[in-house]
Amino acid sequence: MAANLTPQYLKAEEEYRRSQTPEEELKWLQVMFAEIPKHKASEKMQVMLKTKIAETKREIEASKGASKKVGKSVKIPRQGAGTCVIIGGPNAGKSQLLTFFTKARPEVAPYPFTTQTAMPGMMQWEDVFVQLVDTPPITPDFFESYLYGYIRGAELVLLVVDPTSDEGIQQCQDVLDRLQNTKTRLAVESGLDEDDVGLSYTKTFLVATHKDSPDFDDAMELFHEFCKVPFKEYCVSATDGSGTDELRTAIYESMNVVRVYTKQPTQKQPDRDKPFTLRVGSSVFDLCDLIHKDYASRFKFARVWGEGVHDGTVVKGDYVVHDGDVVELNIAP
Ligand SMILES: Nc1nc2c(ncn2[C@@H]2O[C@H](COP(=O)(O)OP(=O)(O)OP(=O)(O)O)[C@@H](O)[C@H]2O)c(=O)[nH]1
Ligand SMILES: [Mg+2]
Repeated sequence: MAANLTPQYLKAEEEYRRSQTPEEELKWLQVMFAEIPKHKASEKMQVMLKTKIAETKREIEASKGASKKVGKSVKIPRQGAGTCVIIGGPNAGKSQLLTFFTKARPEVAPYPFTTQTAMPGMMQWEDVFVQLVDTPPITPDFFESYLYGYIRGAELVLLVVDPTSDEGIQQCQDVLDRLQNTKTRLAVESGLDEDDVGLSYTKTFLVATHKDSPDFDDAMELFHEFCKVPFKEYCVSATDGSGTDELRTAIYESMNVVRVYTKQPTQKQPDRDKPFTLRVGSSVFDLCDLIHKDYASRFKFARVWGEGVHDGTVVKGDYVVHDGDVVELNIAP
């Protein structure tokens, strides 16, 4: 990987990884190419980006000519602190999990292929919300191609399995096999491939449902014997709720965000109702961008109350915010 990548490049790379359409991919690849330092050490990266830009342009052109597919692709706008996509084989308990964690009410039924369209819901963790997306099942013969975009665009994937079902282990393996040779892969951590930026990895947890079943422990033993996955594992019952607190917290933590509360210069107390969520490592400028498009350019200074500073310390726009910080923005009129 080329040295001295700028924050703008890294931001574009993050947006590229989460692109849901070829048009979005092209836009961010072009920003990455514009931002990459043009020196010897980055030559390989420059060539790779140029190739990828040409490939993506061809892909867009080809899709213009092709007749429109009749699919049930739903563009789900991102909401909340981040997005977690729930995938798995038929009847694994995906929709039941969405029902447990959110107010969304997808159809839940004891037979396969119940879910035919993706459905979002908002899961609460303390005072913030994470977007969960339930999806149709994946099998060797059935795969909605829009799932690639969902998986790429998500901060986290939950790969759901019912180990107590006779087909559970095979169905989980089928999902893994289905994604194994694509450019959208499940992984322990999210990121782009070092040698091929077109290959993206999304952090994944294995979620085993039916923990309430008396057969669960034996079934998990069998699962481990036959299906080796490197992902962190959570065992839950989406009916009696056991194991779900730990999973809820782990989902939130995987969003990799900090919460920031804003305070008006004229007020004594911050607005505690609804924190802003920013990616770990974000600055006061990033907070400005989130609130109003020209706040960053009109920014004068901020005062911060929080773990990194003495109460009310005056900071510049590049100050990196911490979880729980109260920030008072002073913006030129
Ligand atoms: N006892 C028990 N039943 C569960 C659990 N999770 C799901 N179920 C049941 O398993 C069946 C299938 O659950 P769904 O959530 O519809 O499964 P799905 O993965 O969404 O299935 P498709 O939409 O067909 O892919 C339903 O009858 C659920 O009530 C669990 O943790 N414990
Ligand atoms: Mg379902």
